[in-house]
Amino acid sequence: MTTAAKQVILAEPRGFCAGVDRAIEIVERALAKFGAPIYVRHEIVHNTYVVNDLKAKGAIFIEDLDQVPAGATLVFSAHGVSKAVQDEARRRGFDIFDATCPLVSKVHMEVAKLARDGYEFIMIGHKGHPEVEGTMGQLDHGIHLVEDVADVARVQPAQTERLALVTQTTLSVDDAAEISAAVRQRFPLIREPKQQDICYATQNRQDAVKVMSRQVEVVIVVGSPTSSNSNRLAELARKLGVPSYMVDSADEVQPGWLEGKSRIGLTAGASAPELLVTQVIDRIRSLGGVAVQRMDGVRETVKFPLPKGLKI
Ligand code: 0CG
Ligand code: SF4
Repeated sequence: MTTAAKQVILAEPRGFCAGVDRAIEIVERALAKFGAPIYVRHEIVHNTYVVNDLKAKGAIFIEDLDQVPAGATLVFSAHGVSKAVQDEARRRGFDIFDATCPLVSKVHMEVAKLARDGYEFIMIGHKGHPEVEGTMGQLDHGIHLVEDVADVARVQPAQTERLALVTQTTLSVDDAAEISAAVRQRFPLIREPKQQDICYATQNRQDAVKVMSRQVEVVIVVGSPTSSNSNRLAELARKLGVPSYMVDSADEVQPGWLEGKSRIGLTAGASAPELLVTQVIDRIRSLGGVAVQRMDGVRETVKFPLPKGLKI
């Protein structure tokens, strides 16, 4: 391959959001305060490095509450859980710490409140994603999932006077706008959230990729395959005509991706640690990269408080 000088353009913002910071800190503090093992329902955030690091410190990740012994300390992942999981965990008497991102909890509370007023819901999201299961699981029935515009024509609510729209927090902003426009067209009376459910971190990282994509010939996204928001970043760059690849670790960067490219864009999903970004930069450097240029971008100052019982 050519060893022509390569410049790395670093997206701003990228990487950890406030919800991920808080979720990881909850597990770390629980380990420090109560000792290992700490049980965590589902990957605390969708990142292989983060999960392996916490495993090494004594966290045990499970999907089913049957895997948790009596008397254990249990943390719910940042993606949130259904009422059924919450109730079951309480019934079994676990010591529970809820690492659900407050922005996901806000959607749960909105669903519960409007359901009491007789609303049914259209939810835009990806089937099978834990956040979608958690949000849909706030009610026994009455939430209808749409994944794309075609689904909007198929959905069959029992009535159309009291309908509300909710979305997963980590969707493609542009796809969600298109799907919600189709929902609005079919259900003109639908009630929409005052502030969109797609979170600030998802929005800001996608905005940065849009700006970056105009300046680079290839985009590398640090993120795990299970991470919705990370996948959306790679997908967005591709939609803008820039080849894009997701990597879980630096050794996944293929020399062929960079061949003949002098400007390489680099970003990270909301669950990907900055350490991995640094390792990817080192890898690109070893393949002929020289300078790192940081983009200007939104400075994020959001910070969420820890649950009672884990504050210092
Ligand atoms: O982007 P998703 O919802 O898949 O989650 P991830 O853990 O990657 O990031 C933020 C959270 C929660
Ligand atoms: Fe919360 Fe958004 Fe981060 Fe998810 S991506 S944890 S909703 S801030």
